Amino acid sequence: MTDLARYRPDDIDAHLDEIVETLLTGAGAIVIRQAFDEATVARARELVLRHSDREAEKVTHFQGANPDRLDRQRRVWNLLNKGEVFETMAQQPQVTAIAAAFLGDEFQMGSIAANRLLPGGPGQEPHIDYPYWDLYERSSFPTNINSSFPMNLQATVLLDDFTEANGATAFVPYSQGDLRYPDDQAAFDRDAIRTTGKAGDVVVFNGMCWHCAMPNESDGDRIGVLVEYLPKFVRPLEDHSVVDPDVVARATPMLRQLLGIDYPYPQVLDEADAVNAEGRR
Ligand SMILES: O=C(O)CCC(=O)C(=O)O
Repeated sequence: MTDLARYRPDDIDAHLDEIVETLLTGAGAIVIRQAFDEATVARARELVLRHSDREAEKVTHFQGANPDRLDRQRRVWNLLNKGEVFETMAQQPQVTAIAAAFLGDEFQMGSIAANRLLPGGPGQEPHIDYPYWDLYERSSFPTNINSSFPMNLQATVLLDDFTEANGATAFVPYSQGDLRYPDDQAAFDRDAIRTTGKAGDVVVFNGMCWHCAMPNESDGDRIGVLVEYLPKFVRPLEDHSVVDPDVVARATPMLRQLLGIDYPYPQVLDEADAVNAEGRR
């Protein structure tokens, strides 16, 4: 069974080419060990718990949860508005170095959200990630869409140890190759490995790979922060215009890039139309 390559943060730079190749044509995922320290993980975890307790009634169906057990699986969206620690998470230097090499150095962030599985949480159906997540509607995608270049990079920050018992993500190595929606549960069950790891680790993977959260059969929570990175030309999944003005005001150049703040398109390019648009403001 394929095990994922695991790197210490300090080793990432020296292995960037190898990691990009692994993501594009190899197993499709790597693990960065201990990318975040205990205090950072604890702060993020406390905030996710607080927001998912308060917002329990707003829990949304997400990718295959069983409606009867929905309250055991909680999503907290738009984490940039939930605490400064998530600004740090979005910009983790080794993850952003990988994203730049994989997606192009003007990559942006599509979403930053948490997935909390409470004890009894049902897990998800196998899926692939935005912008491929509705690839079962094949006719809505460009002809000959394929895996030769990436339009997604996912980083899952483990806020708990991920174990087989508590629902560590199931992941099918090499499944990005023939880019398609995972409609074959038997093949998934046969080929999936579990992305186990310690709190503070980050699993970095190509979102074209088949994967899903698994049932939490333990008696504790299992929380991951899911950061989605996209090339500059793919629209984000979450609407960053609702990000708090204070967060924007203190944003580093990298955070501004992630939020697409200085990205110039779309823009009015015809001079006359630009004058008219100005007049309308
Ligand atoms: O939480 C997990 O283990 C995976 C979550 C995921 O793949 C998703 O929500 O898209």
